[in-house]
Amino acid sequence: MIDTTLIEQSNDGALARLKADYAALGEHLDRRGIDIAAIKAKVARYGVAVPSWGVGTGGTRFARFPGPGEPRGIFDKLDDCGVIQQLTRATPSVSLHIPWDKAPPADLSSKAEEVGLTFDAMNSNTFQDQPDQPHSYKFGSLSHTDAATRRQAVEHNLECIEIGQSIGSKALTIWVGDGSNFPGQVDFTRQFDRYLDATRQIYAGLPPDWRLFTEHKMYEPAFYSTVVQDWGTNYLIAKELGDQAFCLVDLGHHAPNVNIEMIVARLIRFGKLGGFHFNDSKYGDDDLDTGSIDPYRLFLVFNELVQAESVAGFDPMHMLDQSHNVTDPIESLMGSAMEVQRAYAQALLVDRAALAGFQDANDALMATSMLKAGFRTDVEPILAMARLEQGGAIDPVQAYRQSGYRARISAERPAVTGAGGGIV
Ligand SMILES: [Mn+2]
Repeated sequence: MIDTTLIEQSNDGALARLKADYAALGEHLDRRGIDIAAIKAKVARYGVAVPSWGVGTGGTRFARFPGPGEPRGIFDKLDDCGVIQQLTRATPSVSLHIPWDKAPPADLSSKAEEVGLTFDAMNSNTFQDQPDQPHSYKFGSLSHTDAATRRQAVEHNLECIEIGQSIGSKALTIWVGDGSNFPGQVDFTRQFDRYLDATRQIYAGLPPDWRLFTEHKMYEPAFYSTVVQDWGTNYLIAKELGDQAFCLVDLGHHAPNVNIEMIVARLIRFGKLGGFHFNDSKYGDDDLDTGSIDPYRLFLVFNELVQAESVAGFDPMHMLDQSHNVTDPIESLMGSAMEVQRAYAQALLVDRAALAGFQDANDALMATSMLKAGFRTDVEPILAMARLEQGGAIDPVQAYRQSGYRARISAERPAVTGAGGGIV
């Protein structure tokens, strides 16, 4: 973790400027009838979970170029996640991936407590073969033609629930790579029926206070067809399984130009929006930093979420899901957490009564202007002040760089070599 006096020193240099910017923004928002303190309070309460796998350097299908100080295992990952939370105060929880993060639950819990984190949704992995598993997932997992392979995948998911229960998690996210690479390779209907049957067995093992999230993805690793390829199939699954089943929306899992915010609105309307994996993309499932390519789309998603805040029982889980190839993963995750917070704050600024009025009057120009007014507002002073008041850094990246954390862990953690491909 980072010495708090270093954070204070970093903040001291930026405090006068922040106070002036915050006061000026407060005055500006006041003229628009918005109470800056109320927005700041909501932003301060907002958190997005960090994926444990995000703190290691990612890779492409071609290569992986490890950075200095790569985490050696889950306990190093929790240290890095703790630093992200310490500086941003926007990432209070971590999402684990089993078996990558498998460790004695008591040790996971005590380490998380030590670094000030809790556990978000559990993630199962039936898209890779593990060294000691009897059945291969080469031709699928939950939808495999072989019953014993499906059973193995079901049991793995039940184990994820069991581990999650002992560390305070309340949700399981399932993503499978099942699909096909050639027309005719699979029978779409029989494959989906096998998937549903297996997923029902997982659902049956869900504790009463847990939620099950299924994640759709258009393609990859299967390139002709994918079992859970879009939000329509995902909705059917959640509907078939029951009240504890919901759809998880990963922003990168759609075709380019798909109207994701509208998908979000539809899932909200029918009570099946479970949560998000935030990231950004230009072409496919690029897993780029959230808000790095299309911050307006991120804002439009949050516009739907803020619009739905008053819906009874509406409580989607928010998580980052990214792969960092050319940046320090800690810096990317801090930046992305702040981008998510920024989109939330901007969406909170939208005058919803005025927007509804313009919509009903078919005044397209003024309606869209209401959204733009929120998006154009520089809310950075609100985010920075919320961080400062919670003990975080006004400028997390600057404080992180000044702390020398990466150099310190690089000395402790052995350098990783090897240039294999794969996103892990
Ligand atoms: Mn995802």
